[in-house]
Amino acid sequence: MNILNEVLQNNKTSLNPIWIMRQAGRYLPEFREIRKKNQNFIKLCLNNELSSEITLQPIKRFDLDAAIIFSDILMLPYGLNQGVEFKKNFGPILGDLKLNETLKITDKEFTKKIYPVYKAINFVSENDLIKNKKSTIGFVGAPWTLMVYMINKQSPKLSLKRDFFSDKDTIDKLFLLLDKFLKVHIKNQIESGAQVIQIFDSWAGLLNEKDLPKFIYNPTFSLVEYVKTLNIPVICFPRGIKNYKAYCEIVKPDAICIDYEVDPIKIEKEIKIPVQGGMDPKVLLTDKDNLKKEALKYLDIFKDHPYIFNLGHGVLPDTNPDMMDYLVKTVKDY
Ligand code: 1CP
Repeated sequence: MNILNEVLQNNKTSLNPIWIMRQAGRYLPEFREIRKKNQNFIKLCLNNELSSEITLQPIKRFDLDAAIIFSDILMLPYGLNQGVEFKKNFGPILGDLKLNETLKITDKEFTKKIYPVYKAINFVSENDLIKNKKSTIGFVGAPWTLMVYMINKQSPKLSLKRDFFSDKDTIDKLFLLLDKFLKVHIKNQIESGAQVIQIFDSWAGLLNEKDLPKFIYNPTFSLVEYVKTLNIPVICFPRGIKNYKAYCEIVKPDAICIDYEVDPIKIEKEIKIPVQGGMDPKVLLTDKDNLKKEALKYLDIFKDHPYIFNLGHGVLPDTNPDMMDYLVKTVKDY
């Protein structure tokens, strides 16, 4: 078994697998080269030859323990026929959510529309660099984070629309729809060769404590339970949440990915399941001495805990690939 799955399934503490969120893309010159020639991001995700190549780019450079497929959480609304576009220097722009039409879409139609994503997973997991050596990670957006994009129709970075919560009926119907199609999407990824699933809840931090059960705990627990029935480990990343301990107890993932705002010492004490991530991606923009110091801090804190090295959010576009190389070597030498 590859070392990422060893930690996730057997709680091994002596191994320190490493992969990096957003490892495929943005900071790598060879990615930018491809991206320049492929302005349409969705089309690029649906080009399984190129998306496989991009997925493997960081694996060719660095001794990472997993490949995460080059795709996006917004391929799900795209598969449900909601318009999705990525505008340069702005981010995603979604079309109107036409719920009555979306409710008529079948599993088959959805799967067909984003089929190249699954083909890429299959190709990557069978590649000589990966097969029997490294894990292939499939992923989805959590129901809450996807709902944010689907209703807000753009990033909530600036704010959520003032009337975001006003249409309760739409929210309830959308949760049912997302539960159904996220399960289809997860199953398709696993059948294509994904050995781990990560659920990204990038906007978990936008909610008040009292809204967590309805918007985060219940819908995410439903997915976690489902992934477990398929005998695949699931990692959850509820970025920005205040109480990771409560989240783990209620949602019950196999591992928890932490953001860089939380205290890793407290996490190590409170949480029994494998932990992933934590280090601030900005550390990679400093110098090697500081990078080593910060990486060793996390490795030391979690030395007797099942731990997967990663960052507390995606690697930043301005990161120098040499720093990434140094980080991976530091973790591997530990
Ligand atoms: O070149 C470009 O302009 C595209 C940039 C880009 C890339 C490389 C986007 C647009 N998505 C991706 C790939 C991507 N997205 C991956 C691929 C594999 C890898 O990790 O290397 C993954 C896992 C994601 C997941 C994703 N997409 C998340 C969750 C993780 C996170 O960073 O919080 C989110 C929120 C998105 C939405 C998204 N995709 C892209 C943008 C610009 C955004 C919006 C972010 C925002 O609202 O601010």
